[in-house]
Amino acid sequence: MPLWMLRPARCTWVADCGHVGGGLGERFEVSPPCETRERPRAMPRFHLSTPIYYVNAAPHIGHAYTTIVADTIKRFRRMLGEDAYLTTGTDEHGQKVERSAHKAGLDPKQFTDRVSAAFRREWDELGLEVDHFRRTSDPRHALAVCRIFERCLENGAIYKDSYTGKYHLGDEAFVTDEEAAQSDPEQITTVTEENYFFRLSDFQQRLIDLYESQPDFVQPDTRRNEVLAFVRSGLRDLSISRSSLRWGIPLPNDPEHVFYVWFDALTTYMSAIGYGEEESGETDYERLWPIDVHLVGKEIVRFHAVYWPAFLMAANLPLPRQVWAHGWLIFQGGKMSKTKGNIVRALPVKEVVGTDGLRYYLLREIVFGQDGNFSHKALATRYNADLANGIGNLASRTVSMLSKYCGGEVPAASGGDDGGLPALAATSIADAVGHYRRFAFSRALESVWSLLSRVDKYIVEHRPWMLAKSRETAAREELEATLYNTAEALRVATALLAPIIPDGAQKVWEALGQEGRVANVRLDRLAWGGLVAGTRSGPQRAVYPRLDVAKAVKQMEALEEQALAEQAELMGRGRPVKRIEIDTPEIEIGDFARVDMRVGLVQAAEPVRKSRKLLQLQVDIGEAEPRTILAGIAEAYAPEQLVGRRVAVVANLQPRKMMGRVSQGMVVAASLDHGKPHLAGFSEEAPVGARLT
Ligand code: ME8
Repeated sequence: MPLWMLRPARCTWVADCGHVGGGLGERFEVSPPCETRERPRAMPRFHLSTPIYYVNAAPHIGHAYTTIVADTIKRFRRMLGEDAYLTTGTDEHGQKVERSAHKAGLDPKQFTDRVSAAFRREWDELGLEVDHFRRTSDPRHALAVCRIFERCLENGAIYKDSYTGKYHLGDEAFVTDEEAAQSDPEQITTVTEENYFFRLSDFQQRLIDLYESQPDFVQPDTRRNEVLAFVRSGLRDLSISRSSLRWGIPLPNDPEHVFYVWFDALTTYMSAIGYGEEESGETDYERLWPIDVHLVGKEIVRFHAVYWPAFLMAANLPLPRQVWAHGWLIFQGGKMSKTKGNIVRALPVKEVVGTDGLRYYLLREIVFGQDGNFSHKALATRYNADLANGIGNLASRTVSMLSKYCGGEVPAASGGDDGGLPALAATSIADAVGHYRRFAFSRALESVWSLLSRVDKYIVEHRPWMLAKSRETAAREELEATLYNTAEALRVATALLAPIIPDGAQKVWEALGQEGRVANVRLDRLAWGGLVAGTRSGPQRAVYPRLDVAKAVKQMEALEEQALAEQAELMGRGRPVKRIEIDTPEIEIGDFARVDMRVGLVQAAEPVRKSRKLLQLQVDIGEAEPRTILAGIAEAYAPEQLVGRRVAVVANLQPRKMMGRVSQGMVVAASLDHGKPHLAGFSEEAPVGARLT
């Protein structure tokens, strides 16, 4: 029998251990190992990062998503007894940020100070436990970037050359012709520059070897396959400097150039923990590098899983252990983006449902790794179902029954039907811990909920309120067993939920009379039976007050508007930013004059066979004959709604063949993110054929 099995159930030395009662020496029985955290003694360490976010816009819920997940992982690893650290920061150099600063009428330093502080505040307000926050504008960061560059240079991985290529302004990256053809033409520009190049092509085989020898280096598998295919298709050398830009870190050997943002940004993961500063004293670098996980959104997996390891290989530095790329939060039909304006902020949501409500929804509703919709209504509904009516309600019922039937003390379970709860709890613990390890958060929650639902049933089956009325000993014993088993199952579930809903878990923990922090429980030692008979339960309070869904949604939306105005202030505009940013290049009046737009009157409209989208219109624009115009508006308008309506028609557009018919112009419609079209019209009776100027 292992030694721990002969220890007293009561923990004798951990100051904030939850084990109370059962005096020393009284309970030398077979008991699980102490579940609470041990004194820090050569603990294994775990280090993870989020991306460092661009400061060209204020934080939104997409940024919060990654950071909340990272915080959850960190809390979970701590509950495995590991010394876990979270690194994040802000990405402040480059053209995009320079342009945003300019728009705000600030110099880049002032602008980035402001927005970076907002990110920091956001993580504090959301209760996220960040250990290292590094800004790329921090001079200590520049030391690290220069150090890695110099190592790459010494090892022959860098050369200078002239380069002409297609450059994507939004992504701040050179792109292939194929990628340029698939991008928004406004974002693509041709750039010729003398640049420093990184010999990425030399690293193709070493990268493939890495992915093959460490199959979980890139996760999930879909992303791994993508990365592998990209690398197998051949790698081109990478330009890593810009001479046309000032807002960046100058190259140590050629200060006319500044570093390309990604070479600069990726190095933050090391500069944040002191790489480059070792000479000025002890840093965390030795202890925390290599990092265990880079958590990123799927759109930046290539930078992390291809470029970054190649830079490190060239610099002869240890590689990260894993890059984990998650999916996107989708809102109003698209990935949230600053340019599209379909953005939700985290703080207004937190105001209404608390940080736990937000965290729970994001981790329960969205399968981690996949894209998932964000909806205020779904969030409020989920909160009510699982938190208010679920664990919150079970906690208050349990405490109230303990108080009513057992004088506020946990009774002993001396037999009686346990409803299979101990076995189910053991399964839930093993499953949930396994799922957490694999970042399958929604499945971890399902495992806990299978235990909680069983407890609900168990209470109904045993009807403690009826047992309490009986004076028979057997009934009393059954009542006590029922309450013990219920409270113990709740204790186990609460500990398992602590990484995701830390605030509520702590409250339930206290309601069950447990001392110390639930965050100090060791999940790898969590086992049935840790609840000690005689423990006094805590006060009964509503952990998650129930919401009126409609009202909560309205509240969140109103707060969102307010947050938008505040953030506009933050971005230096002093007035609410529109949700849409117009970033198309300016044109001259002559360019506009080339488009001949006329007032048209719809005379007839009919569906186009086999087309869901098209309607065929006959539109009078004042010529001898009406024009036949095909418009992609069938999903928004019925033909009969259109007859007699005045529309704006582009009259000098080349005729275009669609579905075997020829369209002799275009009607003008507005749509948001390719959503429902709204025909442009006239509130007055504009004369047919009049030109729009
Ligand atoms: O890419 N859904 O910064 P960024 C889920 N500075 N996650 C989202 C999201 C959404 N709709 N929107 C943003 C950059 N994210 C670079 C990174 S790292 C060395 C440099 C999260 O401000 C997600 O983690 O555009 C995504 O990868 C990151 O924010 C992008 O943040």
